[in-house]
Amino acid sequence: MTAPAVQVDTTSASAVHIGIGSNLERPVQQVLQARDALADLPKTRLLGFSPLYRNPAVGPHGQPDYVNAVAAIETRLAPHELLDALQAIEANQGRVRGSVRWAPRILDLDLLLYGNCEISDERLTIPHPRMQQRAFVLKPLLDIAPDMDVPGLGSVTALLAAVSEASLQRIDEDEAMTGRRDDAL
Ligand code: A4P
Ligand code: MG
Repeated sequence: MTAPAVQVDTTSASAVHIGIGSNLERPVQQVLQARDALADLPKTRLLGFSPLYRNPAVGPHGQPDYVNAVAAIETRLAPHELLDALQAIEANQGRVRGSVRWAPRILDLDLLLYGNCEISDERLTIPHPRMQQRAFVLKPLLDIAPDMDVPGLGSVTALLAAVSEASLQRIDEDEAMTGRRDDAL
């Protein structure tokens, strides 16, 4: 019998960080709905949630701006079980996967960090392979986890210093509470 590629002790909870992005169908509301869905996952507790940031899409031109945030949870779901749960949340909020890479989407949930695990298989790469290039991931991650290190890559502070965060626009709390600006999009 072949041993499973990843073995995580799920008798105790692991600290996990999840990147959240949306640029369709009232993105602020989508991000807030995803936060609530994460809090409702079995064997899971929501520990923190970053401010929301509006920023231009990385990918094909002409698509709406994204709203991005990062959630911290603790969970006893194993990494692949959690990936299944994240994809179910995406589907529940109406995400349809097409063939165009980085096309606009209602909701994208990326598993950024799972404790200190490093995972690389056909379904899952952790740490998320592009997180170190992306201010829209690093800034909200730093907001809620100022001392965080990314396994194999170093501190989030140093990673963020190496990219430009000029295009990030923090969404004020009132707007984030209500999704008000979405109405104008
Ligand atoms: N997968 C592997 N590792 C992971 C992981 N750590 N977390 C696999 C989540 N999924 C992971 O993902 C494709 C496959 O990646 C999954 O089936 C899973 O098995 P997907 O969500 O179906 O498609 P995707 O998100 O379009 O793919 P990709 O290439 O991973 O895109 P990214 O890197 O997630 O980028 N611009 C802004 N401003 N803000 C954004 O949030 N997001 C993207 C998507 C592009 N541009 C953006 C943003
Ligand atoms: Mg993704």
